[in-house]
Amino acid sequence: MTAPASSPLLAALDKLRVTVSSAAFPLDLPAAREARRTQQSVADQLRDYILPRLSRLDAPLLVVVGGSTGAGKSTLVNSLVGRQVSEPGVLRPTTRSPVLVLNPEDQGWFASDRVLPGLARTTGDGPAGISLRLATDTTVPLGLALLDAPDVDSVVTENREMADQLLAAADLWLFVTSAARYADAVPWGFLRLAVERAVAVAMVLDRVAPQAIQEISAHLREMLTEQGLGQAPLFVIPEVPLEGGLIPLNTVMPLRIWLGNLAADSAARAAVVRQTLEGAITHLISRTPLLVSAHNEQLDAIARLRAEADGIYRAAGARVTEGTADGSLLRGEVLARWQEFVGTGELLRSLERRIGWLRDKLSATLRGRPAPERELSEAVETGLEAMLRAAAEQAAEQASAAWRQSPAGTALLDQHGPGLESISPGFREAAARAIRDWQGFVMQLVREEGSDKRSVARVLAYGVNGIGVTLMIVVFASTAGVTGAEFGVAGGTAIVGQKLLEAIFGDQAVRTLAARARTNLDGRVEALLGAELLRYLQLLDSLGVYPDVSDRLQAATDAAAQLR
Ligand SMILES: Nc1nc2c(ncn2[C@@H]2O[C@H](COP(=O)(O)OP(=O)(O)O)[C@@H](O)[C@H]2O)c(=O)[nH]1
Ligand SMILES: [Mg+2]
Repeated sequence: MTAPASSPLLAALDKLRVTVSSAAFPLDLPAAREARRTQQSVADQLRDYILPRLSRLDAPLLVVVGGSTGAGKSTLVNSLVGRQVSEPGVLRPTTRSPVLVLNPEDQGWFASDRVLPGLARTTGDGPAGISLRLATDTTVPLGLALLDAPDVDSVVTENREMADQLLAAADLWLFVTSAARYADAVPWGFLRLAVERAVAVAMVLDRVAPQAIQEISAHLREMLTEQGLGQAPLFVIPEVPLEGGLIPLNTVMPLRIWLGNLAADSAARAAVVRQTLEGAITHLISRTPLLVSAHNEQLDAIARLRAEADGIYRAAGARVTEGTADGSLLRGEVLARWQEFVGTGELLRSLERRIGWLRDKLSATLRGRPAPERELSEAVETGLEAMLRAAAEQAAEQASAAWRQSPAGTALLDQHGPGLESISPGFREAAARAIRDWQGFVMQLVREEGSDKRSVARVLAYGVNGIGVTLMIVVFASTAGVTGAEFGVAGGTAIVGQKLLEAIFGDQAVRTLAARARTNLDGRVEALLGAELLRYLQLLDSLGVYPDVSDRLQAATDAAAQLR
């Protein structure tokens, strides 16, 4: 019954192992806790039992002796061997190394880390820390090893966990219970697990007063049948005085013979291995849907959080785009500086009547003035920056508030620490830089357009900076209803600039210039807010939940199920 070390099933299960370990359930969602536990136990089950067993089907049968404290496990193991290989408990719940008792010729199978790779091996009394202590004895039949596991109900957590791990690595559970304890809840919890995984189980009812054997063993058999373990062999060992700490040989003889026969009969051994291995693989495969759905739950939550933050920052960007086009910026300081720049309110009032005259008036106004466009330009910068900052502040507040609506989002924000509910520390500087760069871009546009033969003289007359800043004003009012009687202040203000630019460059060129200036501004706004949004997205990315894992889990499971 040698399995090729690279059987397709082995490869498929190894792939499943890798895939399972690549799943992540970092958000505390309803299914996460169970999924993390399942992920761990699937990984353990593969590493500690399925993969090593499948890679060497001919390895000796690992019989793990489990049960509750004081059931008599250590004494039983010693008695089967005929000497003290495992120290019986004097009711001290200290952490002890489990003892593996085996035939010296089988030692090679267990000395390597093929089985229970996480456990160090010792042969003496062992160093501090938990390790697997190997004890060899020729009375142990070849092809079968007995492992005296810690108590499944130990008060020491490490012992309980170790018992769990060892039972999960067993080909056969030799489950020991005593007359005093056979109805306890904890061992039955374990036995149900054995049924669920279809592990091969043999029961030992230990330490029964001879006169109670009939009654207790009948009752236990009933319980076993009820729990789906009616097929499990049951060995009843009466409580007799120990001889040198050991149960007399004839009392343990039936069990010893049964183990000996099992070891000697390679078909029977193979059947035990097959039952437990198939059970373990089936159980494993039955648990991946939980992982897949829990992983999808993580992905959904992440997508939701992403969409929330994304939507909020998109809306913020749209608000800025609108606010920089609908005349909102043409208020307060910007408006005052602009009016100062173009002359007086009188200029605006005369606009309707005297467009032709306007051009001359403007040119007269602008010539020889001490660069009032600088103050206007600064006002534009300040106004734009304030608008951007307000939008970014609001987006950060809204995004963090939206995330705080869910426990997962709250945990993420808490894990990140303070900061996300406000603009990033470098935002103001980045915004100021973006605005200055935009202004530079607009000046460059004007300069390029002004190099045209037709307009060069006029551009020189008004000055590139003055024209550039005028173009900005026009951009800020580009959707602000500037027709007919609908002149708002903003529209009215901007139309002066519009007329001026048209006089210099012509209508079509002004439309193109304004459109290019606007597109450039929108791009910069998007980049600025995008960088703010990125803080949220990076937090989600750092969770390490990858969209393809659900599908890969399903595919790996299907592949293993097919080869089973
Ligand atoms: N008289 C008698 N005492 C036993 C028997 N089995 C175990 N004991 C005692 O019960 C205590 C616990 O046994 P131990 O083998 O350490 O139980 P474990 O916790 O399941 O390993 C020890 O003091 C043993 O000497 C038995 O069959 N007969
Ligand atoms: Mg013990």
